[in-house]
Amino acid sequence: MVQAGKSERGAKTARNDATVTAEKPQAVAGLGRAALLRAYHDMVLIRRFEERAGQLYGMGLIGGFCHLYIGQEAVVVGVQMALQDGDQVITSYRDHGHMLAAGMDPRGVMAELTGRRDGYSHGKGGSMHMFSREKNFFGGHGIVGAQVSIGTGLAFANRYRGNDRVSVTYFGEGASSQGQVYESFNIAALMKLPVLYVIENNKYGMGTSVDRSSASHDLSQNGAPWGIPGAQVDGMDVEAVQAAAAAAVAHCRAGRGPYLLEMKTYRYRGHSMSDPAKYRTREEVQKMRTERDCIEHARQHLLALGAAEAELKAIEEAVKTQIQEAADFAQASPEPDPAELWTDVLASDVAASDVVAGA
Ligand SMILES: Cc1ncc(C[n+]2csc(CCOP(=O)(O)OP(=O)(O)O)c2C)c(N)n1
Repeated sequence: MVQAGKSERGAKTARNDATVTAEKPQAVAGLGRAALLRAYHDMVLIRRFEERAGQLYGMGLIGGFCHLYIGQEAVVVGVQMALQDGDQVITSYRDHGHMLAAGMDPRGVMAELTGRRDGYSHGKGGSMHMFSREKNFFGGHGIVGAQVSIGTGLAFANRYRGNDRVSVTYFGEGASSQGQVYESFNIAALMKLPVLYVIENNKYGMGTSVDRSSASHDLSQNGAPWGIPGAQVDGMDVEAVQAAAAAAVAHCRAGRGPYLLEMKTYRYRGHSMSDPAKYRTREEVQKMRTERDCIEHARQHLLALGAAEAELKAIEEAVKTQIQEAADFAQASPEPDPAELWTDVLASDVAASDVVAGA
């Protein structure tokens, strides 16, 4: 089992109490200044992107569902730092951060959110349905838990093709009690598939606390009956995430089968933009924001490592410009042509009209 931090912490099984305990950061070797600066940049990029997406939604420029990732940035950024080119990523509908961490262009992601032609799905997918073969990002899935079996299938394909790629399959603690998750665990363990399962435990599935949805209190051990090793990780500490992910990915890549990481994290915003958030107190959210924020945590560590305030400011300014460009690009991009309704519907070249006509 990977020890993502000091073992004393593991002694107290981390029950997701309704009252949030502001856990102390774990001691890890650390990324070093240059890599931590990169992580800082990537987390700030996701945070600012999501804030702007929230604004555009409020202005009526984004239709449909929109699930923001604010608060959870350290998870995707830390895991991504442990991956190699060619590794695949798949996740749920709370996916903008995963796309940006995978290297997808913020302009294309924002244009998809606004339903425009230059979006990753040509404006036809929206927030929950974006993909990039180039960056090995396989979505963006609106059906809770669906990506777990697909991500396991990606790992099967890697095994079948004899490559050394790892499939990183993210899902929430709400999804973690689903039947298909355990079917996936079984086949992954049986066939020793190279899949890293990452449970993003942000404590709530819509308005339901994990205490009310899961009889398991240490989700990292949910694969134990199949012999899948697991670890709980402080998901608010990008360095702890990277360290745990690096060990887990090495396990998968070495042909030793799947691995399960439970990231203890928190979302600051509602489940989606239409969440009245009556299931938790403002104080609970505020406590996490002020005491456990992943960006602030990295910032403090960077300053302790000798980074200059000006250096961090320069990163923040560059991100601000990039997000402004993405928002401008998204609004300037044209609406999809109505003829697009007939494209990308089927995988083959056969025109949809021919299929309808029985051709
Ligand atoms: C099969 C299915 N059941 C129910 C829903 C409705 N639903 C959407 S999100 C969600 C909560 C999932 O929570 P979690 O897996 O913890 O992910 P989070 O939203 O916290 O990222 C539910 C029940 C759905 N989309 N799909």
